[in-house]
Amino acid sequence: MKKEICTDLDRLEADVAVLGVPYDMGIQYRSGTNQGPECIRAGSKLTAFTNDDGVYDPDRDEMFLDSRWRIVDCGDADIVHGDLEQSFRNIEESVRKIVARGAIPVVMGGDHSITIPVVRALDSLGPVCVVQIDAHLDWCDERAGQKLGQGSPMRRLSEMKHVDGMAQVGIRGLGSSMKSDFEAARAYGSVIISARDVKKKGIDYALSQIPPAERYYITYDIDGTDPALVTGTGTPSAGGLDYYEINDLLYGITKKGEVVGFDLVEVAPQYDPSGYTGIFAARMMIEFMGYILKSKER
Ligand SMILES: [Mn+2]
Repeated sequence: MKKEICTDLDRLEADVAVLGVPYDMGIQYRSGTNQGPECIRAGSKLTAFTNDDGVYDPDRDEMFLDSRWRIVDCGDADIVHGDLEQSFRNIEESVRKIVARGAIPVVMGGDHSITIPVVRALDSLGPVCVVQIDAHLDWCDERAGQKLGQGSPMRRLSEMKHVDGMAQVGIRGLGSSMKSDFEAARAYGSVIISARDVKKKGIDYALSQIPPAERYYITYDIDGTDPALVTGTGTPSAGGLDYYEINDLLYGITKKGEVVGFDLVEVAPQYDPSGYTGIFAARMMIEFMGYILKSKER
């Protein structure tokens, strides 16, 4: 978005701090999400054309993201190739610094496992309800002994004391989760809203099912979106939500409670020769930042 850059997080002054996590060591199928942040940054240039103060939303006849709000690009977290645990510690430390400076962390993945260190870093904010948009449940306890892969983040989050309540929206597909994973998620208390349910009953229904909470954290796996719309991801799953459904869901959550941060993960540009996935992801992030800050203005 041509926003200012701050890579010294101890001196960060911002309302929203965008952090890239070019990491794909948690991938269990097709790799490439380590190029996600670069691709989304490139896509964000498309929205930085005008000289308006902020972005005009013709649907709502409102300006978003005007200059009263400081949005800063913090560069990328330090990834140590081949060292999963050190990389996770570095991601967590970066997000902790962002939170300590009073900014809202907005994280670009990376594969979905990076949500584990990001949410670890939110423990000072009090109980947080997590809403996931995804094709996959991501509740796998381990694969071949690996508990920190892209198929496990929601189970790992459910084990964190400061995570209180969970909704999983857009779930569908075959193969990635076992029946026992679904049973374990339901036993934990997670509300699972399938993509088919959203298509039949609408976003207002989905919003009504999300547990009430003071604070929300959103984790948006791009593969929750219909892969007919955005192909740039490693594990596409037929069906899925469209732009308006996801956008309205994000808007609706900002009316339910305070959104303390979000991530957008699993963008892998090499599966999309058109380059559209990064443009789509950037637009979703920019609009969601706008909705979060608009709720603060109100
Ligand atoms: Mn996922």
